Amino acid sequence: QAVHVIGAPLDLGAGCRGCRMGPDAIRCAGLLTRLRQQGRMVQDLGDVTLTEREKLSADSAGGHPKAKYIDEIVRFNRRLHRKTAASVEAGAIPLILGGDHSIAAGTIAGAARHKRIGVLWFDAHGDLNTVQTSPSGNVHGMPLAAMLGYGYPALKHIGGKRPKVRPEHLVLIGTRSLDTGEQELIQRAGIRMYASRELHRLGMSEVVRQALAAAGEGTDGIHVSFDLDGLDPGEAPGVGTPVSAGMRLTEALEAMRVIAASGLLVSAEFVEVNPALDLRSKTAHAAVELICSLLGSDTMEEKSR
Ligand code: DIR
Ligand code: MN
Ligand code: MN
Ligand code: MN
Repeated sequence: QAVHVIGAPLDLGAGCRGCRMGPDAIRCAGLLTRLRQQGRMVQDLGDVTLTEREKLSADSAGGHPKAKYIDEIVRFNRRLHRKTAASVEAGAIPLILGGDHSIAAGTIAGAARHKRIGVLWFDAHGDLNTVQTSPSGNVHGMPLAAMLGYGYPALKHIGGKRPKVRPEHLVLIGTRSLDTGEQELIQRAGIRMYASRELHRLGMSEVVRQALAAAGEGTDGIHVSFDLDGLDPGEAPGVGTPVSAGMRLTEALEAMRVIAASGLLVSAEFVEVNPALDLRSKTAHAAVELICSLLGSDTMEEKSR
């Protein structure tokens, strides 16, 4: 099965600029060569266009005081949603390179257009805020709430009004920084979460097996959303909102291998790589390692079926 690389160079959803350079940083870290060496068919579809307005870096909030740049973010995500959906429709695995995490509102809507999907969300954060609960007004803290059907209407309605993911098909992994409103939503919706403590108690492969069982049951497959700040800042320093005591890269690689072996992967994204904050592109290289483990090779995938 071919992989379609899609760059999503948006950073208006983050508190600081720079992760719009994430897609090129990950490409420059050798992604395409590495995947081809593994025997993967890969096609780089290029980047979703960032318009002049979307390049704005002024301090002015824009759009909505509690959801900065929301209009531009919604427009960008509509384009990304179409590109992602077309790729799934063509029978490929879309691999989206972020960009801040607000792009998940486009990618998940795109993947969910033709399939019922479960989501594995690797992140230090929940990204379950709404305009009402967000302490920062940064939209990268809101996409997952939108995919469940909560929050800013234009964001959650990209690709249609129905919710894109059901709470029982969503699993949070590596979570260690949640706002009050996010904790409430997790309780209320009954969202499964494996925080750092559970990860260490159960071990990553067991966690991912349980996560796949929940997210995979009654769905057509899995979307992997990987925020590089889920890793420990020692191993992924190039992110805008680092949180200490994160996942080890080795643990996360194990997670990717278990997902690869399941044969359930529909689509994936790797987000929040900010080369302007990085040290020798360490975070982009970590992203390449993770992606290569997640996508394995075509031969490996066939064996598991
Ligand atoms: C925080 C930080 N929960 C917010 N979120 C981040 O602004 O909503 N998400 N950094 O990746
Ligand atoms: Mn995130
Ligand atoms: Mn995060
Ligand atoms: Mn189910």
